[in-house]
Amino acid sequence: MSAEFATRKVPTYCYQCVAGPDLLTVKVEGGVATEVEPNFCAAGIHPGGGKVCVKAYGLVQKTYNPNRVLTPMKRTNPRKGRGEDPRFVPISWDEAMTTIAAHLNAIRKEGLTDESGYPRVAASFGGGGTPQSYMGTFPAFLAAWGPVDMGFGSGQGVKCYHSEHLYGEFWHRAFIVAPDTPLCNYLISCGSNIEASGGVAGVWRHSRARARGMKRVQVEPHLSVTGACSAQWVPIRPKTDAAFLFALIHVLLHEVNRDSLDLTFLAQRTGSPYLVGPNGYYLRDRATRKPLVWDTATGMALPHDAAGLREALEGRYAVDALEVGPDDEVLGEGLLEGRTAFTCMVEHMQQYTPEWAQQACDVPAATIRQVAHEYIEHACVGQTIEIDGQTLPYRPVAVSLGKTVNNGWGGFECCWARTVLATLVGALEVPGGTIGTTVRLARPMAQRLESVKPGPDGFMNFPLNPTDKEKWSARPNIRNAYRTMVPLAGDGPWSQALGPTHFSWMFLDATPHGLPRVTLPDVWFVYRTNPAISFWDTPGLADKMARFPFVVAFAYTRDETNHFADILLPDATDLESLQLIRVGGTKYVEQFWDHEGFALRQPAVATRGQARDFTDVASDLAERTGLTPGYIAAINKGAGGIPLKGVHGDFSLDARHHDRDTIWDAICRAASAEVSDGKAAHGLDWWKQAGVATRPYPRINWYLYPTMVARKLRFELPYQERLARVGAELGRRLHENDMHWWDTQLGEYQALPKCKDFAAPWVAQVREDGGQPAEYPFWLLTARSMQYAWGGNVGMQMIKEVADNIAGHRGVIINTRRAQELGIEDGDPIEVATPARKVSGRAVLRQGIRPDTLLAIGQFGHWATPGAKDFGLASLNELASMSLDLTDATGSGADLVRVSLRREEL
Ligand SMILES: Nc1nc2c(c(=O)[nH]1)N[C@H]1C(S)=C(S)[C@@H](COP(=O)(O)OP(=O)(O)OC[C@H]3O[C@@H](n4cnc5c(=O)[nH]c(N)nc54)[C@H](O)[C@@H]3O)O[C@H]1N2
Ligand SMILES: Nc1nc2c(c(=O)[nH]1)N[C@H]1C(S)=C(S)[C@@H](COP(=O)(O)OP(=O)(O)OC[C@H]3O[C@@H](n4cnc5c(=O)[nH]c(N)nc54)[C@H](O)[C@@H]3O)O[C@H]1N2
Ligand code: SF4
Ligand SMILES: [Mo]
Repeated sequence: MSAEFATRKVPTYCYQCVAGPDLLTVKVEGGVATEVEPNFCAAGIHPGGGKVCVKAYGLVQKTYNPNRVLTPMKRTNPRKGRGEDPRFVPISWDEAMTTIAAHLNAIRKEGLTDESGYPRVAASFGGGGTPQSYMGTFPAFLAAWGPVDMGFGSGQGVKCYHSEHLYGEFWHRAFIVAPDTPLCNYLISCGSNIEASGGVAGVWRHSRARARGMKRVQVEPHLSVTGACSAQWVPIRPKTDAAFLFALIHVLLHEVNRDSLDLTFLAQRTGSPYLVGPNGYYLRDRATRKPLVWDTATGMALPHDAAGLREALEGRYAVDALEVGPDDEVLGEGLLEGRTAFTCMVEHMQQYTPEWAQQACDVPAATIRQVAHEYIEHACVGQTIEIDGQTLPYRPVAVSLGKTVNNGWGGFECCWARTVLATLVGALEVPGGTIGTTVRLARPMAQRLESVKPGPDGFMNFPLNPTDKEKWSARPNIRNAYRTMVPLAGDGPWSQALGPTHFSWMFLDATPHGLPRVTLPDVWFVYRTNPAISFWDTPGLADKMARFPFVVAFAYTRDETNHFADILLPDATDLESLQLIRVGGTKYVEQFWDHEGFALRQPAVATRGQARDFTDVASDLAERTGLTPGYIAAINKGAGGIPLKGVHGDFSLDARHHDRDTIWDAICRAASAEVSDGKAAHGLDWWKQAGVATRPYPRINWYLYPTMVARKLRFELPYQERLARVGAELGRRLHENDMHWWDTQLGEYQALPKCKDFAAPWVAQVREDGGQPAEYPFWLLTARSMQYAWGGNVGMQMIKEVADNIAGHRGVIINTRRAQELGIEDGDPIEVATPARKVSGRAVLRQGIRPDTLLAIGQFGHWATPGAKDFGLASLNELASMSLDLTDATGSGADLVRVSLRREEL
């Protein structure tokens, strides 16, 4: 049989959603992909047992989707708009690339930044960084180019796990936070819909844990699939989780015996014993300016790092000290009274009783007490466990937060409360407890533990954007102004996408006082993202896109964003293109591996039509813009995922044009050398056979605790003195520049957060839009579906067929009794509206949702994507506003909106 007709099994990876990457093999018969199978050879190394989820089974249909864009195209209708047919016509690759290069070369001549100081080139990529595993060496092109604005938001970031990303990384190097599911025995999950969103590894780990006896309490307004297979469902009122969590802390601090907390952990491993002065800042040693603690051994105040310290966890002490505030101002000097940070917290949390919380969050006080007591009973304070020969604390309790709980107003307070709950029983970064997975802001990004370095005051370092007079700047590098407005966003490669990415869109119409006028980018690249569907205020966003002068979209099918493109480039998709990525270690939510290494995605089948591999497109762009030397230099430095020169050899490419396979062959060799400790340097052909290569990753590295102990550092909890200072400084800088529009956000910088009515801004939005809140009595929410990867695979018939068999996918979920009161029957046409806009859909009646809540799964409302445009599903994003009032201090908002509901008369 000739090779062409042979049956082959091709190993590759899937990273269609952030819960990956997962490993699979593709069966190829006669050159045609016919089946997706697990990668059985990887069963022993992959936390999902070498298996993939339903979405990956859609890859065969994805490849052969008849609606794919298979040639480069250009728009021939100069008018852009939703109602305008772009009249795309096929063109050659050469014409497409010549056109793009002409725009880029004009920019290089004119200057890379415009009159406002913003980059003239912008680029948006979607879904939590997953496009990076499909875009080959394009990052090397962008690096060679120079300044690029990557802050035009696309739904990820500010609608995503946002507060958790920033605060989580600040407190425990947890860009993503996860329970240590294999050991955890009691999990409070506030709107974390892990059975839909956790991917193969998440679902598998949780099912095993539940079979083992882990009790999961699902706190959320609607009964998700996760709630349905939890031991208990607590139907909380939307956006009130902070009240619930604060009351849990209250019970732990005011109703249970103090000895049931981990007092040793609090005293030795956190900032709890630090003395807080009358103005709320730490009391410091006069000579060294180190924070002071009360030493019970000597009966004296000593610096936090004094040898042999016996920290007093609670109490008030008069000490000779300095109190230093914002901008290094000395606020007090001499004999000052200090309370320990722990005592401050105990006093502060007194007000948040379960009875108070019941009023706010609609969870009975008795339920709050039950959960708090079960949490403490399961915490095993004092017990230890051996991991890789080391004895560590064993604390099998955790709290996880879903995306709507941890972004927008209240996100900070929920993240703080969750982390404090872990801290109180010593369950932070230890086996069984709450642990982080990935770092994205601190460096080095690939090594979480190495990123832990000593910072100020005995805590970890963190790359906060400067707020001091000399270094803070009112002239942002990109349009969303993350560096100016959000100290916690840092300034690394991910920071642009983690800033307030809706500002880039909003400020196009009106830039607030003090910032340089926000401009349209001359060239906008879009890849694997669909902000015209996934962001808020999608109709408004589409109108703005229509004003962009030159848009280049890498396209799979036509969609609502590339509808506004000037050039469409046909993308070689998942089974057609080539890339090597890092796998293993600890990753997004539940991807905890006992191995680390690399996996290859390779062309299992020939590319269809004229679709082209991203690496070839990037190399071509580099050539046509005269940037090849810089582009190759970037690849050599690691823009392809691994530096080509390292301790195990030099695989660097010379500074000239290379074809795709030559580039990836060099990257493969460097990866092989790294993973084998220099014993091998296998090239691309070897990786095509093997698909994946790993080495062991010690389980002890899942936990940050040993590193904190080894580096003699404390977790910066519970008291947020540093953030309070940063917030005060930021406020001064803004006011010095007559910028007052961020004042509400500045209120979020608090040493001990207050619990407020965090839902209020969304209710106020109704008035803003000209309505009466009483007439818009429902909360419209959204949730994940296991079948869909955002809106990325909505065009696959098979995915739709599977999804429609799962409750809730055919319309808007409404509480049965409430619907009956409104005369709405299952399947009825309904209208969901804000004062500004309305959408239509079908009613899905379910008992498992609060009467004041509606739920629209996923993100739909497509009007251009083939297949999906005929679904007729209501979209939350059409109704949700994009607004400064709905933006918190980290720059995020949330996916919820106040609406009315009625039966639609046809
Ligand atoms: N209503 C609602 N909105 C939400 C959310 C929600 O839960 N509900 N979640 C929010 C969150 S957390 C996130 S992270 C964002 C994600 O939102 P986005 O990052 O914008 O992701 P998608 O909507 O999946 O857009 C992916 C696009 O890529 C295209 N595509 C798919 N495969 C390929 C390919 O192989 N090649 C090319 N070139 N293109 C491809 C698809 O057609 C689609 O248009 O959405 C946010 N928006
Ligand atoms: N299959 C699949 N998996 C995915 C993705 C995907 O598109 N498809 N996307 C990935 C991405 S980018 C993200 S960000 C994650 C998101 O992962 P999750 O956060 O787990 O996602 P959702 O299902 O959107 O979470 C919504 C849940 O929160 C509840 N909820 C809404 N508002 C509130 C509230 O105020 N309080 C409480 N307690 N609950 C509330 C809803 O009822 C719903 O069950 O999923 C990731 N995993
Ligand atoms: S969970 Fe599914 S879609 Fe997401 S990366 Fe894994 S296999 Fe792919
Ligand atoms: Mo997300």
